[in-house]
Amino acid sequence: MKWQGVLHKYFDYLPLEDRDNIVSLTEGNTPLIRAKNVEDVLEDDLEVYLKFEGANPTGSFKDRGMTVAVSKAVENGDRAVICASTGNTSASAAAFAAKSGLEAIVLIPEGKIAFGKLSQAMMHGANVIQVEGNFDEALELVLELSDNYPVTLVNSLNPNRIEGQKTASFEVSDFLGDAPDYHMLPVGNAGNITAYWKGYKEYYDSGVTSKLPKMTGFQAAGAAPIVDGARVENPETVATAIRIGNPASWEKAENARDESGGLIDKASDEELIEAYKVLAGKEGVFCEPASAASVAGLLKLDGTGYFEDGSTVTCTLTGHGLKDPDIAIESSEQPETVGANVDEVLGVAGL
Ligand code: AN7
Repeated sequence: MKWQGVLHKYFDYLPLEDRDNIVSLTEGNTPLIRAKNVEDVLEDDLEVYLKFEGANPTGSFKDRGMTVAVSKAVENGDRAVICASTGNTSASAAAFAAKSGLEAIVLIPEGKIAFGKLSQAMMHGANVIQVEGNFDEALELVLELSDNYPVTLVNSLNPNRIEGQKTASFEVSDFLGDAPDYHMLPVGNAGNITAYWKGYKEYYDSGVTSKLPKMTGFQAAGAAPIVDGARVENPETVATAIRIGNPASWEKAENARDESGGLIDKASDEELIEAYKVLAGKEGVFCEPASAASVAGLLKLDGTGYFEDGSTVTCTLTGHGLKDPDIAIESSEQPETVGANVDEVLGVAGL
């Protein structure tokens, strides 16, 4: 059957009442890419896959949850949605709201979201409000507003978001023929690790898969409240998507970690950028810096005894590299400029 988005594909696992209410951009069905060149540099003997969520319609995994949250809002007769965002949630909410005819209000930390994401929210016609504060403060504001005014919260505290996002784990298992042994992903507000774990458990409980992966999350070192065991008042990292000091799904992430026998650790900005460059330069996959946390974690845990040889490891790459061209250009070698003649081009082309 032609791919029609995650709600059509996994309708029986999702909370919508009526297919007529589906608002979809044909999200999901993203590539699961075998990462042979990463495998080759590892000490451990692993089969590594990249779940490239940058291939979703707005360029991040958020579309999976947003199709369910916005479809549900339509089903409930809501008029407006609201979110706080480090960028990708606002881009996705704005796009799905545009498609559905709902109004979207998005609160973003001023100056701290990647330009690609800001351009999306603006182009899709959201009411974009920049807050003089960080994501955590913006989230507190939208919680208060959605409690007191006729506007529906579409952050991952809305359970419909988690429901939609769990479909990524279904796709991984459908593709591999079983669940992987380890699933690695970045952790910010911790909704996604919660969603994947829910999805893996549902497939296991339905008998579709025969095992459960060890859930392995990575935070940015400057924004690692779960790892450090305390709220971070002023989170800082190059990976603005996960610049979050007080994750909404903190306990659920700890449950996913503990129930699965996995771990949540942190990677420095240098380690994130290194993994980001390895992915782009050796695998041909361009993700955003926060997304590279999954592979930074893989590189960090390689050779430590955490992975059992012969295992399958899936790393989620949550968003597209084009979201944040500034970081890409800053962290790359700068191009040479030459005159428009063959001799000068030959001088630098290395032929
Ligand atoms: C690329 O858009 O929180 O642990 O407001 O954009 O589920 O929060 C984004 C989070 C990882 C972390 N990778 O996921 C937002 C927002 C990318 C992201 C995360 C985000 P969660």
